[in-house]
Amino acid sequence: MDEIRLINIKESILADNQGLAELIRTDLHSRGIFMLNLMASPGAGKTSLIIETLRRMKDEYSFSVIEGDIESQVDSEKVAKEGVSAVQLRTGGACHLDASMVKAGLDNVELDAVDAVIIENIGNLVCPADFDLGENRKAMILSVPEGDDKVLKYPLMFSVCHALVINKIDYLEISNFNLEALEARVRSLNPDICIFKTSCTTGEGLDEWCSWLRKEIERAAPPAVG
Ligand SMILES: Nc1nc2c(ncn2[C@@H]2O[C@H](COP(=O)(O)OP(=O)(O)OP(=O)(O)O)[C@@H](O)[C@H]2O)c(=O)[nH]1
Ligand SMILES: [Mg+2]
Repeated sequence: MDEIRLINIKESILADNQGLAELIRTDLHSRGIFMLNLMASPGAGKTSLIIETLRRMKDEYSFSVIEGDIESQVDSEKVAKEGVSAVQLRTGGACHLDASMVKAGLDNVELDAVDAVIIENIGNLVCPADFDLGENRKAMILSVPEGDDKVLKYPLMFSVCHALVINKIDYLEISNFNLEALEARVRSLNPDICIFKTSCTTGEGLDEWCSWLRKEIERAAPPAVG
């Protein structure tokens, strides 16, 4: 009987992805560019948070946005309307971005003129958590209407992120979302995560979010000369 050969597809895909992600990270580091990988479920408010962030910070820093979507370029059109350059990655079905897609996106960004790149990942709390894109920081959004139990169902996503944005906080009063229980569950998985409570509709919490992002962009920036 033939020998059975076992090929661990997932491990090999992730190893290849990791190698490319490290190359991207090294290149961006040498240029002093910060990159954020923003992940969340469909409709949680990724594009809204990006737009509100750009409105508050685009006069301070030069941004470029890489938009990931299975189909359409709706989100990159919203970014472009803010006067910020956007690259739309249309995955044609793939439910997450990987490092090779981000590399293709970055090849279309004028990197010499950019301080920070924001990636809007595909709306999904599962697969994107597995893929290093060469970013400096991973952030996720959980919106109040999704419920406070999502950390129990998608623990990897909550474990790998440096920041959690609890968005649509304006819905808190009319929901049964238990903020304290959610925060305790998240902290038991990821004690160092930074948690922000925001509403892209009322503007609540966005200054705190922008302060965190500002610090991260400054950390990646080359030291001032002179
Ligand atoms: N009430 C309220 N609505 C919000 C808030 N943030 C976003 N929305 C609304 O939620 C809907 C989805 O927001 P998007 O920013 O498109 O969400 P997304 O995560 O980018 O969605 P996909 O790209 O489709 O995955 C829009 O109608 C927004 O106006 C918020 O803080 N409060
Ligand atoms: Mg979007």
